[in-house]
Amino acid sequence: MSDWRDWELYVITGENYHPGRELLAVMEQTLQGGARMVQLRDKWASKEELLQKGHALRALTRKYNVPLIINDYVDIALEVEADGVHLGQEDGGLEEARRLLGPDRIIGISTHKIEQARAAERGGADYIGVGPVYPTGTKPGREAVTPSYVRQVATEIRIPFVAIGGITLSNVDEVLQAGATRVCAVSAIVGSADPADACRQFLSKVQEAAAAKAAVSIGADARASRGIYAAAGASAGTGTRGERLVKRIIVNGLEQATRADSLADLVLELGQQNRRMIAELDGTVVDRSRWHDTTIEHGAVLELVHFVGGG
Ligand code: TZP
Ligand code: MG
Repeated sequence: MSDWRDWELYVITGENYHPGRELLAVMEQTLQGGARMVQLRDKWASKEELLQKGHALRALTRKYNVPLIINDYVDIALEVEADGVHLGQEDGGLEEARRLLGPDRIIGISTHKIEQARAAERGGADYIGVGPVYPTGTKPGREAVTPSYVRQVATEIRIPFVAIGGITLSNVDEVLQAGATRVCAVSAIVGSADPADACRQFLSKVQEAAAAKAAVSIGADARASRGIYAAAGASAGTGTRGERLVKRIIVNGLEQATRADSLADLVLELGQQNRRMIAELDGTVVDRSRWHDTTIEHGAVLELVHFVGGG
């Protein structure tokens, strides 16, 4: 399995959305379309049925080198050798789940408000679900958290998060705009007539948004003529186990993602290393001689000002 944190599209099973079509056939289509995380979620199945579906999905997801997560049941996750579990707020037991699953299996926690996100991060969750972003028939009666909660999590939380709930191809842009870099859907994918195509379309939107953030408009003619390069404000994070994760920062008022550790790395990443520039980090001008040992933290706010002409 490649690094599971690289996932952009997470698909959860929802058999009620595809009557007459086999679970495995539908899920294989999602994998062919680019699903990079799969969760078995079935609130109606017996544990015996879940075990049988879990084993079958384990074999399928292995073929595609994609992590399998089991909703609700740590024992089933262990039994089918899944990569992890996903637990809701009402399930509790993050500590107990970690004890049973060990440090290497993935634990995801659903969150609906920032206090829950903070608690999950503190408690050692590997990722959080953020939702339902919009009202959804898959979790009827749940109040929508709206894209503003996505924005709050994107700004503050450093472990990976996935936006979920009522997300469709028509509203996903708004969710990405709010700072999500990973999305999850049930009905819009497995309920689609062509789940592989739905996945491809979701993925291309997620990737377009990521590319747009990366391509900060440094060098754009209009800005160049004013001598100002707005780079961004990103916020990056370091994973709970010390790995380097993407930070999100703000550069010249625009949000973007970076893996740069230092200001010098960031300028390099932006392709601006050969320009004459002044960098202001969190309100303080940083002399160029210190760019190498100036750390870029998640949430940093940076202004890059480019000199034009002989100035
Ligand atoms: N957790 C939060 S919302 C949700 C879950 C499992 C349901 C997502 O389903 P859909 O059909 O994509 O709205
Ligand atoms: Mg649950």
